Amino acid sequence: MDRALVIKTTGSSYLVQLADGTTTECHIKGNFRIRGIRSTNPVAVGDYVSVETQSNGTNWITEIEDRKNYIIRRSTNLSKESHILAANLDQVALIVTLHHPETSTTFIDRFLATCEAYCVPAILIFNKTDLLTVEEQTELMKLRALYESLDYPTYAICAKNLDESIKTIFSKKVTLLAGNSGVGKSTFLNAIFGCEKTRTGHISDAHDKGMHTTTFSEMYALDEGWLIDTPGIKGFGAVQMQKEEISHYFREIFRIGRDCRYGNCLHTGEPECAVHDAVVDGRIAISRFESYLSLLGDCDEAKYR
Ligand SMILES: Nc1nc2c(ncn2[C@@H]2O[C@H](COP(=O)(O)OP(=O)(O)OP(=O)(O)O)[C@@H](O)[C@H]2O)c(=O)[nH]1
Ligand SMILES: [Mg+2]
Ligand SMILES: [Zn+2]
Repeated sequence: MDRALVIKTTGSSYLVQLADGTTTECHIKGNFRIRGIRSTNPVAVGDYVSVETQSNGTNWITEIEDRKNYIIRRSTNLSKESHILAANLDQVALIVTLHHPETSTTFIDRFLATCEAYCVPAILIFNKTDLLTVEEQTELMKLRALYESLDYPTYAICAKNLDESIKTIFSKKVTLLAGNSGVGKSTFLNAIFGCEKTRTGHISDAHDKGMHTTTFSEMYALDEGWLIDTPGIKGFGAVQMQKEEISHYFREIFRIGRDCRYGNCLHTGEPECAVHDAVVDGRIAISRFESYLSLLGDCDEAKYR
């Protein structure tokens, strides 16, 4: 039995790296499930597993070690199944673009809320700065100021002409690159490594969206750390969140919500709601409050499933 790190998943098989640095392909038995997590993929990139080799040479994953953490998302808003993006992370870098394609603030906030829920530090990387109009540059500054004020580190980059100083934020860490399809995750990863590690796609003219070029997650070794390229995510449904806890995952709503009249205030019209007052006077951004409400809405939806 060997201990191995899962570095690539392809749906039917897994590529693992053994202690001696060699890689090998593994399978799992059909009924392999992890207790408590209902997901379409029981084993994820970043998992440490035990591998057993049978006499005919096939490798089987027989056990998964407890995870430090993981990032999970509901495949679509209506599905009950969840998908684990990766496990055992030091940080998540969410790549976003203001256009080609446009990343919505709802998507950003849902993603950040999930990172809070699963205790993974998140950073925001705004890509494709070369494409921004003057108005969009102003918009970028506003968004960066908003998220920096919430203590999320932000960066503005052009992956096509990358200033390599950004590399230092990945040193000695396991980092998941996430974001909508077409925002430039794979382009960015290639630029970091200075070579074609992974395929990149293009943006459809008709829909101004990415073409889902990356179809499986894969991790690449970098300065004693790892960078994980993942397929583009469309929606980001909240997983396993109770209504009452959603505000805990919005840093400023949580902080200000402590001053609401009622301890169980959901900030949806209750009397003497401090969050309501803060939205009115601008201490809480409307975009953030709307994202919060949209996650609350998911919980109502979930009741009827
Ligand atoms: N102008 C410009 N284009 C970029 C930049 N970064 C990436 N692109 C382009 O955006 C398109 C999509 O890039 P990818 O790296 O494949 O995007 P992805 O996020 O990996 O997409 P999926 O694998 O589908 O999730 C390609 O045509 C890239 O050349 C950038 O900084 N500026
Ligand atoms: Mg890609
Ligand atoms: Zn309130």
